[in-house]
Amino acid sequence: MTSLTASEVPSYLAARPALCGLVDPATLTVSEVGDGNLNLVFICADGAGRRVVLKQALPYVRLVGPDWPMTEERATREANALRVHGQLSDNICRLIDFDADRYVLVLEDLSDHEVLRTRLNAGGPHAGVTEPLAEYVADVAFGTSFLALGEEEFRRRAAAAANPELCAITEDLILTEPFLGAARNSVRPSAEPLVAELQADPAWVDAAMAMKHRFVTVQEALLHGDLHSGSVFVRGTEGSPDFSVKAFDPEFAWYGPVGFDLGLLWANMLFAAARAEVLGDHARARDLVATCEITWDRFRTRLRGHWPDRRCPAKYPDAYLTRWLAEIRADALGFAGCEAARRTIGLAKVSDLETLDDPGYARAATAMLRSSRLLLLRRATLGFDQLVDAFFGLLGSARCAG
Ligand code: SR1
Ligand code: MG
Repeated sequence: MTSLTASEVPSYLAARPALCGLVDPATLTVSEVGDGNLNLVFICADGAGRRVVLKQALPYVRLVGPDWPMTEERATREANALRVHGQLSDNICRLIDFDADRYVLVLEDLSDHEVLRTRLNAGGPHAGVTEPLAEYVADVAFGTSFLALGEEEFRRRAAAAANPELCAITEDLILTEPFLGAARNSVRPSAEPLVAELQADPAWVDAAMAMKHRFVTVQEALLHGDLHSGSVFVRGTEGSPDFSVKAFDPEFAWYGPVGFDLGLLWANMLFAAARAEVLGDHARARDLVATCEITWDRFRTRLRGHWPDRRCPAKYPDAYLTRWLAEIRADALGFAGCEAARRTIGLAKVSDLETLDDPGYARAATAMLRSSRLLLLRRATLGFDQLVDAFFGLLGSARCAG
């Protein structure tokens, strides 16, 4: 497979019958805008202002280069997730076409949106943004589960959605390396003693390994697989006619534990909150932390709303849902603890933290690492009020210690 260049894109589009009429290749301007960790992304606009986006999987991890080869089949898995999720939710980027030979996805143009992380880092509005994401997770959790599909169809789909190479990235970067140590880990000097302390703490390490066990062995639904604030586009503000929230980039999709998607979202909202707090905006930080409980409530309500639609209700009494929700909640808290550690210590860090000055970084990194321990060790029982109190306590005590 050869990688596209911007100058080749017009002739590529002209040769794809499914794309005729979407844009005019003769008047196309193309810019490569991929700033993610893995792929090429081209924004294509024609003379009449019509736009589409092309995303092509490279045969390696873009963040590192050809020294880290990576299957292009990830594009096929992403296309499948976009199709399936798009049938269940409006809060996911639309797939227009997929070229399975060249691993090119043609996607709706969302360039009038901004990446949620970019908006959050700039101090922009976030009210109402995470609720549609909670509904998206719930719609997909139910709609791709055996409760909705029946056991046989569920097993077929789960097998077809296996994504071992991308799951291996998650298993290494999120669920192993921050806890056991790795050459590609790094923190600033102010966080080194705490990282050493945590990596010598068997309770923290073992709790992370328990989450890895859940990640590898639990097969509940077709997840997004990478639902951090850099995987979400947002446009407008809550209540405005143009308000729109869309997840994108589900190339890590696989059948896994539903709490994984919620946990990644929560951890990334905590990074945004830590940033706001150290930059002096306590009210904003409180609102950002509150999105964890808000999304949990919205997710739970939405999943309960789907519950009457399960196949064979007699086989699955209401107590089943109560127990499942408790498992999802504990998983989400545990995976949030893993992501909090990973985005501080491991490869592919977050700009929320990395763009802070040294005193701010020390305070935020310390709070995120100690929160990781709290989330992991107390995942079965931790209340959201306790999380809020502990999180701000850690930010305060980190300031005193710094
Ligand atoms: C090598 S890929 C690094 C990270 O980028 C993606 O967004 C995922 O979060 C992955 O872990
Ligand atoms: Mg991504």
